[in-house]
Amino acid sequence: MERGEIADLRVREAEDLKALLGACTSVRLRAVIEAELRAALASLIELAADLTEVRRLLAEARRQNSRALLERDAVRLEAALAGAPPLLAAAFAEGLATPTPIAAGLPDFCWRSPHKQPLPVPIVSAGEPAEVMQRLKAGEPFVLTGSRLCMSAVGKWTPAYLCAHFGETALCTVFESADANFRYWDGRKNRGNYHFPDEAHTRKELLTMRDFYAKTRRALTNPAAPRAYLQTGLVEGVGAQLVRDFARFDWAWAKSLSATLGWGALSSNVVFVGMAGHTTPAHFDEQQNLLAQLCGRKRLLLWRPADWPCLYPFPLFHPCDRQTSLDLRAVDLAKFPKFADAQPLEAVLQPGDVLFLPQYWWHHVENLDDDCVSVNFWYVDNAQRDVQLPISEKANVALRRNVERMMAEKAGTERAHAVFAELALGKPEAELAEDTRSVLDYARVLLRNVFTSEEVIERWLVELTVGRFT
Ligand SMILES: O=C(O)CCC(=O)C(=O)O
Repeated sequence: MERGEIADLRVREAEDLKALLGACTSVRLRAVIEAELRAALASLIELAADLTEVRRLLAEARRQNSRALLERDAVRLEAALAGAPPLLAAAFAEGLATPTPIAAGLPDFCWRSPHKQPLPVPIVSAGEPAEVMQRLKAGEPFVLTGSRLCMSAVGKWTPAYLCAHFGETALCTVFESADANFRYWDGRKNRGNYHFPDEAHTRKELLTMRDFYAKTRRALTNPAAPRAYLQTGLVEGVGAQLVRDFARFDWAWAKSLSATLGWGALSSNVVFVGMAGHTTPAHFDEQQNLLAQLCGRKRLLLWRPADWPCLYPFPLFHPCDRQTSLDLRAVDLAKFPKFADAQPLEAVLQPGDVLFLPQYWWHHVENLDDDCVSVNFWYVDNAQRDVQLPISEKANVALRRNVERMMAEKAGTERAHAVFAELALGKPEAELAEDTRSVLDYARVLLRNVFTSEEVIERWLVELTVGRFT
């Protein structure tokens, strides 16, 4: 029996057993059904791990033009496993199965969640266009396999190829960091006058592709050398060969999404060239994003916009706005207890995969291989400005940012910070200074347009500030 057929059977079997378990009241029978269900789920987890391996082999075979057999296997297995994610998610949540098929084979430098185990990001084949469209509309992340989006560059845009073909004089944006963790920042945002010693963080420089390439080759043999991560827009001067490859991206599909899904226009493509271990810390963007993997593998941990309070983002007017203020490798739970509640999702992108990364979703990104190349497609934010009620988790993030902005405009950035800090301390209203109360009242007036309950407003304000304005 093919693995796809086995997976089909297992999914159906697990669904039936789950329904049976829900209906069964006998303790003895429940134990039997539960054991069967655990076995079916364990087999599904194994098959999902097989799929990862099959896809890796497929990428390899694609380069060697011997893919027909594997491709059939992958397509069949992928289709059969399409029904598995909700089933597995529920099983993980109920403790009926233990994740994670991915984590087992990861390099040591990868982040491992000490709290909630990551759930797999669903995988959808481009051979199922209706399913793809439905998932894009739903605004939830998924990995698209077999996509034609960047076919002309998959497996081809290696660092060496980029070095050979990128314009000789074109300058690329490169971040340099003393270690593999790239803490990005933008000094122009520092309206809050936060103490932020620039030299302790990444440095941005402009290099030709050739100089960047030479630098990374040196770093390969010297682990103590600073790390360089290229993140540059695809603009003029990239060279005729790259322009030819780029012109063959599936622009018709990429552009059609703006009209079909009401997204803004495609705004930019950023190429990322990194080495094993390079990490982009958890942050969110305000744009919709398709992240296409071209060479090497990239791992992403995602969190829903609803987990915003659990990741304690830097204040809006901090140079690290939109990033978590936590160092995920050593979170002090006494100070940041909500982090333990954040539920990560996990994806490992292989060359050819495209991740749909919806706006406001948190992402922590790890390069798994030395020649790791991706390109993203950012669409400008076309968010509805009138808040729809009840407020969605994405709109709630936008609302938090608006309230922070409006408070800063009203009271000045530093004063607004001080008010938020007092609020975070949980002082009773009567103990707050008169002008603190008047600034807070301004926020309350704004929030009454969205929430009807004063209690909800007070809770919302505390959640906005706790752990972020010390
Ligand atoms: O690949 C990376 O390191 C970061 C990618 C990213 O954050 C993005 O495309 O929004």
